[in-house]
Amino acid sequence: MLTRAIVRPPGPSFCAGLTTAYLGTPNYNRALRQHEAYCVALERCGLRLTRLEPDSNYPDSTFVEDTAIVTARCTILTRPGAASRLNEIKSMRTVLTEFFPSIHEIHAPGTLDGGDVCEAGSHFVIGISERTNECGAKQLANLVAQFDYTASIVHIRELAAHTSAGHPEHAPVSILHLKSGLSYLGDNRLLVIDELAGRADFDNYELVRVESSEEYAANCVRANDYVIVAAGHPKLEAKLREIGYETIALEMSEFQKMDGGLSCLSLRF
Ligand code: CIR
Repeated sequence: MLTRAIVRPPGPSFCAGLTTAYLGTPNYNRALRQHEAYCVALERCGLRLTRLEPDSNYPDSTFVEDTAIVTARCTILTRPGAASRLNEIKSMRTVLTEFFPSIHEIHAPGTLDGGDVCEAGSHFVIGISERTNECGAKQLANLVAQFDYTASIVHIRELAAHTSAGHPEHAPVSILHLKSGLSYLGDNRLLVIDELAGRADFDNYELVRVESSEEYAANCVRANDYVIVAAGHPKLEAKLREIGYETIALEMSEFQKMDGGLSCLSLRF
């Protein structure tokens, strides 16, 4: 059961953040409204929010998920892979200290973004991406192993080595973070994009496939009795409801323009 979430509304410098999306410049006021709706949705799911002050020094700091991994057994500060985001962890350390007596961290030369870390039951899937390097991924795998979690590392940076489901052997993967294409729904279910679906790493899970036309919606948030999904992806929403999930659809256009998804906007625990 999740009880809390940490969020940070976008600051006035939000539009100057990192992006590869080519979807245009976000509308800041609309981003603020979408963020507020996101907060209301988390509260509806039963989470009590800690709302941090917007921080204009760090345009991407609304994507708090990238700065820490909070699990039921341990808390880990990351070491974000983008130079402009590295110092976001400073204020997150202060915040997390209020909740957790002991905080682990990823050390240089390791880099790790929380968006590359998918907690799926007592197993962690860790992506090596443009942001997370092998050293960071291995540090995290070793850390969580000390707390009786298992971990596997998936390369999404250059090539996808698909092993089954008829995918090409070396298909390029187009996602920024692992969780841009993968979400844990609970109940041993993973929501996946086609590019990730064929991997042996996911053999022990029931896979729910996201159609390529709705790929952005692969990043969703299971929060207690609800699955929060990005609005405008009716096929996926219908599929989730068919399985038995209650869904909440949220407009995410302004965050999508900055390569952000639903999970990136909060740390939930
Ligand atoms: C970045 O490039 O770092 C931000 N503009 C987006 C981060 C999205 N975070 C995530 O997927 N976990």
